[in-house]
Amino acid sequence: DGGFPVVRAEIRRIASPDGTVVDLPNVTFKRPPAVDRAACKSGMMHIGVGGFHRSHQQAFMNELLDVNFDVAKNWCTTGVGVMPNDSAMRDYLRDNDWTYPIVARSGTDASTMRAEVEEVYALRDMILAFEDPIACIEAMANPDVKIVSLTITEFGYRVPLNSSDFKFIERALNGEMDCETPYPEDMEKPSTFGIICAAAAARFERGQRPFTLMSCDNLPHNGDVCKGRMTSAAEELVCAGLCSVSLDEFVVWLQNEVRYPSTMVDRITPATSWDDIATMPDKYGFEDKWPVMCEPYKHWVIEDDFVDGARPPWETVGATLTKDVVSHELMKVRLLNVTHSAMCYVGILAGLTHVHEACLHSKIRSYLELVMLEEIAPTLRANPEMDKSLCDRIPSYARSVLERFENVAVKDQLDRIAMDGSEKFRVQGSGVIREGIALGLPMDAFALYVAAWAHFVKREVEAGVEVKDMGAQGVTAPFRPGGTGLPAFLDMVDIFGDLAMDLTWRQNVTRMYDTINEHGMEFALDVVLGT
Ligand code: CS2
Repeated sequence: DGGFPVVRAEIRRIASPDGTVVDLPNVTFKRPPAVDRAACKSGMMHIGVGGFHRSHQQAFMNELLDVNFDVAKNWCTTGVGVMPNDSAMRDYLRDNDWTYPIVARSGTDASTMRAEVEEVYALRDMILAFEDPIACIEAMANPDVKIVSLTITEFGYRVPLNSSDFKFIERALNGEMDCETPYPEDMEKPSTFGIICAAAAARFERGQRPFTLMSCDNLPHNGDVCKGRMTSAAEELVCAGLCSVSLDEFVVWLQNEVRYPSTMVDRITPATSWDDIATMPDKYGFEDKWPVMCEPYKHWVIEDDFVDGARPPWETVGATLTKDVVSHELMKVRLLNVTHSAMCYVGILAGLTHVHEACLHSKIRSYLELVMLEEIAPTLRANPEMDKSLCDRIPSYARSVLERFENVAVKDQLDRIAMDGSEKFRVQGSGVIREGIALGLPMDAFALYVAAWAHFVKREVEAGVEVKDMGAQGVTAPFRPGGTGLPAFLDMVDIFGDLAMDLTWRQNVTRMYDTINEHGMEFALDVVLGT
């Protein structure tokens, strides 16, 4: 078990010169119970151990360990890294005995700043899929693992399978995972869905029960998206002609036996900054190399659809288990994530850095209310998938989201939210515009969002700054030499779909774009607000 400690470690508290450890007045520590960590098993594997997974799903599991150790000990997590920089996270966690602190912050000024520090011990270990793909696939094929969960960003669901993935899946289906024939040396790094599909194939071939595949990313119908990816992976294999066994039964098994619950996940988790780490001893009385910084609020709604009903009793620690997640997903993704995206480009162009600054800026604040209440809310109310009883809660939900955005202590960054703008727009924002237009709404606030986004990309390209977007090549091309600017931007059918052909929509965005260009963001906000 590679040095797995029997008794969990204490946060490295800093003692005062006389040797006593005193909590700072505005900091509370959630002290862990003394438990036998050696009894913990991995019932789950999670791909994408970043800040959000550590602040959210791990926090729920940690609470479950505290209140019901005998049950929770079978549901600890083995993390999986698929990206090259995941090795830094693995090293940090390993050096920390697989524990880490969550620092949940709130308050509006120095006198009201509060922090709750919680040390998390629900992670057991972490495997890097690119270092040892077979070990990773075998760990996932272990029948003790009942759930494989994902936080791989919206874009992660579109990464195509590569030749290594096909090879692993084929060998797993043929029962040859551990055969003597070496794998070719120049193999590509396996992808997320390649690893999962190979592990599922190994379980299928060995006659074992499947795992549940649970997405925790912010895309509506995330369970269906996973199911689509898994079944199409198997179909891709057939088309590639790479598999010597019949895939029909495997595909039916993936469709009918594997479960793909949808989830709605929520906790604002900014990237940890160097400043956070450097000021930790002074502000919070302890030190750590990679704490998770987030807001106190957390929420999780999970579709109760697991293979053989096997899952941790998350409902005992505040999660909602339900048959209908879609309403919750739509409401959260639209009123929080889409509003966030609209805010970030407008805020950055207004010269701001943090979410709370944008939220407390009077014109941007009114703009956000317009986005949420006049343009998003009607699409939710009219959406046939929405549970009508939730619709009554839209105004209070919108208010609570804005209050969370105002949290000065959480110091969320606008440029964090600006990342991967193209995929976020495609899977989160574009549906609102389409539905809004169909309802006859002007959608001016959304036109400003897209105009500000285009300006932002243009500005970064001109300044020679990298645009952090998995689709950067596409979105920056219109603003590079030879590009035609906004028209080419709005032409991108893979992002805008049929909106690329909607003349009124295009004129609307162009008008906002020109207004920003000629008169600046403050004036453009006045235009949209009619002030
Ligand atoms: C943000 C999210 O990056 C983004 O798009 O909107 O990370 C957001 O902070 C979380 O979804 C909150 O739950």
